[in-house]
Amino acid sequence: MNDVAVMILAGGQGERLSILSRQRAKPAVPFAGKYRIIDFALSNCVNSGLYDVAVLTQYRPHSLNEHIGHGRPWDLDRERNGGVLILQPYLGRGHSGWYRGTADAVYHNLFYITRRNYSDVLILAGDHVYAMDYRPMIELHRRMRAGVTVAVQPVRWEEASRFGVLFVNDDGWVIDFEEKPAQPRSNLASMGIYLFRRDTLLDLFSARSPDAPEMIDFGKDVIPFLIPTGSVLAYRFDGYWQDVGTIQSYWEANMALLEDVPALNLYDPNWRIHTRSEERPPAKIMEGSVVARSLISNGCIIIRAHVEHSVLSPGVIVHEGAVVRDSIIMTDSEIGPGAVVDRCIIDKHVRIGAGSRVGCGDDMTPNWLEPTRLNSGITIVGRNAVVPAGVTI
Ligand code: ADQ
Ligand code: ADP
Repeated sequence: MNDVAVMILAGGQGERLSILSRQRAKPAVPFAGKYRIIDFALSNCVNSGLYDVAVLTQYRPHSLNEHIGHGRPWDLDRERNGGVLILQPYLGRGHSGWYRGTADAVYHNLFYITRRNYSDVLILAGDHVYAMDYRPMIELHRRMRAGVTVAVQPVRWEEASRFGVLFVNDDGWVIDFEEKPAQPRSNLASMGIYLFRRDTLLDLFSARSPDAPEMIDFGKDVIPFLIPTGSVLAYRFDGYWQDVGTIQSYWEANMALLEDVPALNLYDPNWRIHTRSEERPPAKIMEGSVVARSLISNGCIIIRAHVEHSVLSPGVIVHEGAVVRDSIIMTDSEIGPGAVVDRCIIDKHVRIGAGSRVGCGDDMTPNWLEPTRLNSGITIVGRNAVVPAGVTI
């Protein structure tokens, strides 16, 4: 596996995640209480024996840089035999410096894959929640001598238009592809995970005739360009995978962890998800509390309150008589005495005042003003917000 270089694309804006990704890149958005979304891609790499990992950042990389650091929690703080490298956009003279798309971001960092004798390059998105062993995909790619292998998974038809969808022949070769079609004819989605033979990737960017199309995005430009060459292979992955690109899918993916046997098993000793976490004291639950079907992280204090079907990040305090239901509460937020938080996503360091009610409970009226963002009856409270006592939101 040490001849595979990994590039994790972690720069997208993720604007459909609304205020959760306003101050941080989507891969840095917290998930499942103690993790951040990028932990899944990083952990999948090391669990698959891939240790040469570059993270390509762009939009609001601050939290991401701080989180990844030298890569210690993932055993990626290596100087020899791999290690993690965070690549920032190059601010060249006279250029805006911003990558124009995913393939453009790779193009500007080609040095990473030419500095050693890699045979293949695995390109991942930093904003997917999944547990995947990349080794069977690498094996298939090599056995079939593909130029590029795309990981695919069927999705619900109503979701298909937010993905690239493919058409595959009986041998698994991709014969057609549409990037985010308004009227999808296939529900076989590209997972946005591409394994390139290194030379195929380098050839894409080498000087060609001036009228050849520019390679800006993998989905829009590269895959459609390569399909006629017959070298694009599909690898079907049937394990857990979610692109938590919308508030609804983000909330659902967190809530799904609360099922008896969730599709994503964070407790699998053979597939640990690693993260950077601060030292915190154990969670403390006072007598008279009711805590059911919830993930409670370290440092939480629940003081004679009711917490049901919710995910609490480290350091959350739920005061006496408060009710938290169907909600995600992030680090160091505090729910005041007697407050009710229902079907909410509460970002970090939020204070909900005593007796306030946040969230609409069972009222599922869609938000018609911004239907792509908030169509789910989920209330989001932004970082550092203070909700005064006694109000209803
Ligand atoms: P999207 O996820 O919509 O679709 P895109 O916006 O290109 O595609 O982002 C892919 C990944 O690259 C994300 O992790 C994003 O954060 C990151 N990224 C985007 N621009 C970047 C940049 N300039 N620099 C660094 N990173 C960047 C893609 C495919 C679809 C496929 C879905 C699966 O185009 O075909 O179905 O992924 O989720
Ligand atoms: P997050 O809000 O992503 O969970 P952290 O708690 O790790 O982030 O953030 C550490 C600090 O960095 C916070 O004070 C936060 O406000 C600040 N910060 C986060 N993103 C940015 C950014 N893009 N630019 C400047 N400061 C930022």
